[in-house]
Amino acid sequence: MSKRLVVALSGGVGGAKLALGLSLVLPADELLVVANTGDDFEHLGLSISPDIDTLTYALAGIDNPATGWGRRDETWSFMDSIGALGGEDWFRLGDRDLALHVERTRRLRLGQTLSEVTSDICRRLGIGVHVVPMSDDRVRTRVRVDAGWIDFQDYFVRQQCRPVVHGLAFDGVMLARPHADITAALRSGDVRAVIVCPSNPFISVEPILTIPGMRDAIKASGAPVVAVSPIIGGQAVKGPTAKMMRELGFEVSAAAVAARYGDLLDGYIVDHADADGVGNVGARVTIAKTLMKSLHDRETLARVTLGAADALVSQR
Ligand code: FO1
Repeated sequence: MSKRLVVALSGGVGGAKLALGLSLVLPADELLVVANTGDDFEHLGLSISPDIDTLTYALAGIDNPATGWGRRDETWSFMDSIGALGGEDWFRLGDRDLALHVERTRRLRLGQTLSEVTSDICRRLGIGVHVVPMSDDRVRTRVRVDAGWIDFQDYFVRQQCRPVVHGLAFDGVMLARPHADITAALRSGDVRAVIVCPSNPFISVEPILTIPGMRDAIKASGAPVVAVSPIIGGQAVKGPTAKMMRELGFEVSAAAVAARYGDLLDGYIVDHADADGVGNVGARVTIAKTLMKSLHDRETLARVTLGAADALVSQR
């Protein structure tokens, strides 16, 4: 019986793009997407889970195509009004997006878990793919800058990634447990591939891999692990990846990202622009177009990534 479940690790906008591509080429019940929750924070009295929402909106086809986060066809009356009242308007919450944060906060306060809330919201948005937070336990990415430790969204949004990054920490991660649906899937013996989406390795993927037991569960699954490089032509497609890598002392290259994943990778999908520098990354390299602008790009990269995983299995 061929292995049929694909488990994708996703954070940020790049991760959501490939997750959408995978959802277009796989039956819904053959894809489980693990969402990073390290970006989560409390703001305006609301519990906000940006990477879960970016993923959910992309899979539901209601994401904002210009930014990749938040919803399309948005209005901003709430933001205008709270700004006029002297409230915090640096983290842009559209009126439609706001409803999700208010409803998630209400349910969490009732004692529902983040995964229960996520599952019901995905169902209501018509998403068949299984979207699971990496853990229902609290994990918060913190960034050490000259002024000390700050929350990730303060660094990323309020300060627009300007501060120099001296270090990262994932508060709570050592006490966090991988969500049971993830460990159950990885133990099923039924996993076709584990895909590490082209997300920022430090802020979107590492929180997931640092959860005790997660890395071992991925390795023990027996499935090929294939990552897509988030670097194209020595630059990050979006966000602070390149600047952060330099400030943390890493070379900004596809090879450096692969090295960060260590011995986890069996396959690595690298853009044509970076084909030269990935000679010995300890994983089988596939050169492909990794920039995803169109839906077709997302779908094609998903097929390439799955093809690379299948080839690794057939040549074992
Ligand atoms: N990213 C920004 O750069 N500016 C924003 O104002 C902003 C608002 C926002 C609201 C809801 C949401 O789900 C995501 C939002 N993001 C915003 C993205 C967020 O900062 C994510 O953490 C990044 O995409 C990195 O993962």
